[in-house]
Amino acid sequence: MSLKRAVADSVFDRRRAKLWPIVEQQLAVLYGTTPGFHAWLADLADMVMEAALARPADLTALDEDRLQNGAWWSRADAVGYSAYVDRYGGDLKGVRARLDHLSDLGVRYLHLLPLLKARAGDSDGGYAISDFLTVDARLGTNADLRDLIASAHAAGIRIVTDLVCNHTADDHPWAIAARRGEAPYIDYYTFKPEEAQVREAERTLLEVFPHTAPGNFTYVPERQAWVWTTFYPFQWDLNYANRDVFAEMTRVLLDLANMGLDGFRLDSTPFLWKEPGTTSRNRPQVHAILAAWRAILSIAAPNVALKAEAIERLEDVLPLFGPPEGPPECDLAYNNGVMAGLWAALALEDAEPVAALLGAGAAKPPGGVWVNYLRCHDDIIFGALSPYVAREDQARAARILAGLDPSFSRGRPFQEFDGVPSVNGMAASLCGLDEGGGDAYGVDRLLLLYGVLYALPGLPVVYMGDEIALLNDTAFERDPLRRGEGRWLQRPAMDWDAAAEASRGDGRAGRVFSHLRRLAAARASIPASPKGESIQMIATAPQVLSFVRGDGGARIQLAANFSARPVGVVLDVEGPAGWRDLITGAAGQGREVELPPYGLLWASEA
Ligand code: OTU
Repeated sequence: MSLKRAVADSVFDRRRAKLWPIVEQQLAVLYGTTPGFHAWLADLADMVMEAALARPADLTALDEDRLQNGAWWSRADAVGYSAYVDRYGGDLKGVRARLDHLSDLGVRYLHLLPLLKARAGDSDGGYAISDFLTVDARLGTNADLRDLIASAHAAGIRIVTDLVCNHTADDHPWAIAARRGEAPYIDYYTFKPEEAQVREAERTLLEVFPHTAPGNFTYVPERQAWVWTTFYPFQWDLNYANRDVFAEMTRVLLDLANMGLDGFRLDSTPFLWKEPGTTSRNRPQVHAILAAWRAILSIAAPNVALKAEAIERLEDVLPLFGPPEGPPECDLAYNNGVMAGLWAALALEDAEPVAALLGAGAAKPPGGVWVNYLRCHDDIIFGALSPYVAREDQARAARILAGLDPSFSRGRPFQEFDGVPSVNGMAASLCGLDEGGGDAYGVDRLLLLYGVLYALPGLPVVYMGDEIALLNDTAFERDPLRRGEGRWLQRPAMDWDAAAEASRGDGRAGRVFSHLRRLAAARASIPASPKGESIQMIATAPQVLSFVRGDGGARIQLAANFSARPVGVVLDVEGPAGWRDLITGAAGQGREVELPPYGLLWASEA
């Protein structure tokens, strides 16, 4: 045995001794009673060991760094960015050529939306995968992905992408084989041969796309049966009750991790486990899957982060970090309640629900990190604001933002859930901007929202184009493949001319871009102590969100006015020499300050 192998074995043995019992325990919950469970588990252990031994040296160095110096995703200066490969750079080579733009914004974490081989034709923006281990030819090759990762790492940027783990495309080889009735693939999915069974299951299920893809099953003529399809008919839900599906997807995770990806956005995490008579969302078994994956990665690729994507109520999202006393699950999770809450605050000029949500969200385990975001490639769904915002108020906010009731917003309605529309639109458009200029406070609203986002504990993630106030893109209306899907409104191509202007600080785009640069710098100055994590809410006027972060002389106070009227706030952070605004550098004396309409302040002791 070579020395390298012997060293690797001993490192691996230590991690395995500590973490494999977690894997065993979690998988016993799911599959413990299936025949030959222990032999299956032994094979899984071999697979994990092989992946650990196959891990390239540059990646084991990152693993060491993560274990010695803590998680890269929780560093104080981390700023994130989310983009489609094609919309941002044309292809992976193009993204690599545009890393400077990200460095300029202080980005340390780049989330690339689905980039693996997608279904031909409509693929739900890449969320219908035909091959989990091959980059989509339209975006480049696996070698291009490796090159991008290497360049990004050299620039201090980590690369995260989607792992669409809940379903495959209907033209994935497993689905093709299942359609033919071939074992073992027929059991990789859930088929219901009787229409009555479908009706019975539908009784307790909800719908994700009630308008564009109603129902949760799709008839497959070759099988004379219905296959489970929570999302679009061409997205076949994987059957995790089958342990072979778990093993296959674990191999995918490990292989992608060894390609150098630093983390995965686990798409549709709440849906991974189906259980008759329930909504088949957020079942306890989902947590066993996630805890097992986290432990497996911590053995074979500890650098790699898992990010939960669950557009659910806070009480269903919080457990995705793992139980306080139990094994960790996801390292990061989308803070969708705060996201929707910030938009509702803008629409209703009421920041109190956001304050309440922030307080409740602080109950996460210490290792868990919130992904704070304003926009993404999906619609804004307000239902997750229950019980913090009454349904009538959710509907009122949504109608304002969707442009159904007169307002500043240039958003559009997408679907409707219990009388509450969901809303499409780019952040700048939702703030009131348009080609002709738009609402006079449009830019201020955008600066305000991002100002709050960067002040929150967690990882702020900028959605591509927001940094230059990119507007709604209506081109999809003329494309037969995309016309029926309103979410394309917020998936524009990057405007590199505008970005060049913005980086010179010119115009509207320049105002936003410079603001984000200043926020990144100000954010990096917030001490990274555990105390910097906690925030104390300061009660002022209902339209103001204010909190203090940090302690001692390093405290900062955020004050953000969500209304078009000036409002007085009282500062808690004044030192002997007064206070200083970390964003603009402006200094002041006296504890009473007036915030202009949509005014924002990050005050620290001068
Ligand atoms: C995700 O979103 C993706 O973000 C979408 O772009 C995909 O269409 C979808 O999965 C299917 O792959 O319904 O409105 O609780 O709500 O997974 C967004 C989580 C979605 C789901 C979420 C889903």
